[in-house]
Amino acid sequence: RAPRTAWHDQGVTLQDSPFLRACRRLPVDHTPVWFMRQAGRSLPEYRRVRADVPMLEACARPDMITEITMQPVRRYGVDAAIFFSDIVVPLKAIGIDLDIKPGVGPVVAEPIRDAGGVKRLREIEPDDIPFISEAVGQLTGELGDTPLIGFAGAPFTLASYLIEGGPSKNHEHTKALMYGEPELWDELMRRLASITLGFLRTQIEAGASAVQLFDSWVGALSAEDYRTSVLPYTSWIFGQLSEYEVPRIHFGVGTGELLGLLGDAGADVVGADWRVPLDQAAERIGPGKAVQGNLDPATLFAPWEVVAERTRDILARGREAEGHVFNLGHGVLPSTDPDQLQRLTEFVHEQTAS
Ligand code: 1CP
Repeated sequence: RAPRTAWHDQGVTLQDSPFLRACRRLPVDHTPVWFMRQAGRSLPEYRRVRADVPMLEACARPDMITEITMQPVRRYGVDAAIFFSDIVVPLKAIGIDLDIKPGVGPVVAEPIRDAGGVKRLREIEPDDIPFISEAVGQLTGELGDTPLIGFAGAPFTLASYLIEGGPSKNHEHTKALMYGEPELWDELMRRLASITLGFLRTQIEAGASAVQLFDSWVGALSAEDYRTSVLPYTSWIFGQLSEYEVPRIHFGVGTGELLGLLGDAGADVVGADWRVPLDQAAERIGPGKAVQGNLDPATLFAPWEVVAERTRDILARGREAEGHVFNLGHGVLPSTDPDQLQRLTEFVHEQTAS
């Protein structure tokens, strides 16, 4: 079970947890904290569980999903769990031939670059991913008052993996299709938006109490390209999700120039990486939104005094925002010392306790 903490003992319900309150821009008794990629290779207990199990197999086994999702909650006492899965899991579930290669990431056997390829992207049905609902169900039981964040990859980031065939630095094939074949791009993005929505709905309906839409690589686009070629599809997703009462978080890397538009897409919380000071990020995102972030994950390799100093600065800037969820500016790096994350979690709680 999740560690019992002061606010659990006070009988505060899940909906009153600091994480959900901060997402809703309500006062909190401490700033909530969780870490992107808090589950994963930085934890010895994760490496043990995963030793002989390929990533995509682990993502299809409810017992394993539950165990791995719980690991950082138990160890750090973070304010939210993030569902253990991957952004390519729904694509695999609808029959796209892909794998997650150790040390590389998602690799797609036949990259999608024409109309025939796009047609292979069918809608996702709950029956395609029974293991997701089952794991979410197990987790909400184990987590008690600690919220579970469901997630999905956003259409642009998924499109990049599908079109490039794997991780990409320049996204050149993706941009070639986006600029050169706008109608095919539209069809591709519509289909991906529907898959993303289906994946998020399944998690929410099974009990996830917030969702994060990762558009990790959208920072590769100019604001104008984002507005015309990405924003319509992400806003559609957030619009469809508004029927649920769960907070919606939106995040991408290198999005300093896009923060206002990421807010316009309709999320309740916008995550920023470390390149923009958090108070400026909040200003760019605009009123009516909470912010999430934004310690550089590489800072955790510096002496503790540096981590403490930068964290204090982020917390001070976060007070300028209407709500602040503390996080890193991107995922935990695999060689991070878990003790640093433990200390950081405690430090954020201590510094902000009212
Ligand atoms: O063998 C392993 O341990 C594989 C490493 C790994 C892990 C632990 C991958 C491969 N995915 C995951 C889990 C994962 N992926 C989670 C849940 C864990 C948690 O957050 O605690 C989440 C939220 C993701 C989401 C994800 N996958 C994103 C968006 C978040 C981000 O970091 O920007 C992206 C871009 C991916 C693709 C992916 N999957 C795996 C890797 C190494 C990558 C990135 C590859 C690249 O650089 O393009």
